[in-house]
Amino acid sequence: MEQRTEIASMGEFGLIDHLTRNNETRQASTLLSIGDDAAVIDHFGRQTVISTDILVEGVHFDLMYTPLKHLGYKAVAVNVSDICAMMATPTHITLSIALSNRMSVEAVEEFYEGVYAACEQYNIDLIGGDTTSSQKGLFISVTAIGEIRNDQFVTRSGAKVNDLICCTGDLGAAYAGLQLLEREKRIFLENPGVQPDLQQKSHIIGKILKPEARLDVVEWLQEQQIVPTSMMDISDGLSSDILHICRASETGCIIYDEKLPIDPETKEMAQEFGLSGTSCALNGGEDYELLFTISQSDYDKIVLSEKISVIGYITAAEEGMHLLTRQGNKHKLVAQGWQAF
Ligand code: TPP
Repeated sequence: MEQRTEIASMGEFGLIDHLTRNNETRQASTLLSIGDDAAVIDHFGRQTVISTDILVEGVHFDLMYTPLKHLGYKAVAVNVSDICAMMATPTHITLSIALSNRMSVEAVEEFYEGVYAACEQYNIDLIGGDTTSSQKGLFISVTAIGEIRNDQFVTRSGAKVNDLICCTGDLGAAYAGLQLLEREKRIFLENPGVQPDLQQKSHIIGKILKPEARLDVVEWLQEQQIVPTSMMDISDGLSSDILHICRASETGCIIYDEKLPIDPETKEMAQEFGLSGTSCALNGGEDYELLFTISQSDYDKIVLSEKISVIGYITAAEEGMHLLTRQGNKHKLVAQGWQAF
């Protein structure tokens, strides 16, 4: 009988490893290939960064509560975030969409309004793409291109023992926002007359519907001449993503529970859902904040930024990956973030 392996048994990253195990690098200009937030090529002497992300209706967004303008903005922002994660400056995007005939021209225009707003925000050009039809809802694929200033791109694999682990912004808010929107959707479907109760939750709703890539932080790090030893963006959740840095760098880590930046709105929402703010921050995903490590000598500069929190430090691989609670209890960090399959 023909062998049949379930994709779920491998997971997203196992599947990628499996499919690319025989992929060869033929061009001397390929500086960094599959496995990081973006690839890096030497394009006639300039280091160019390239990344692609797909957004699929029903998997990445629900049009019942996602305004199309926000969706257009988010499709660009999440790709720009991957470029930022290499310490690069985004310059261009291509956009491919598969549209169901449920959508009107006006609806697609609204989506493009968001795309153009993001291009303006991040100072990038939309330079091409593809448009086709879909029988199964809306598919969006963006390819983003960026350039490395100062020949110093940052990968996931350079973290060293005793480096400090930093993240930008706050964590868990997008997850809390998603839970709120899903709850209000369920209530609305059961009682169509009821108005959604989203008042005073603008931060968490904003984080899920209209995230921002942290280009501001990349620029700040460049101004301060801080080169992180490793970096990625947090899309699947801190617990999953810090493991990527530790595995790629062959290290362990300690994360301090009490140092995780969690917005009061996130904590409040978590409580309503019987969760802890910490579990939203660790396992929620879609934060699109930057997660990076710096050498201790950069600490004095890092503390100058209100946008950055130091949340832990890198240890030797044998020490494993742990969360340290305020009470001094050590819990093994398990990747419990978003799983694509
Ligand atoms: N279901 C809906 C309808 N909307 C959502 N936003 C989610 C689930 C949650 N969700 C979708 S994708 C994702 C999460 C938490 C994680 C990031 O997606 P991925 O495709 O892995 O992004 P990448 O790492 O490629 O940037």
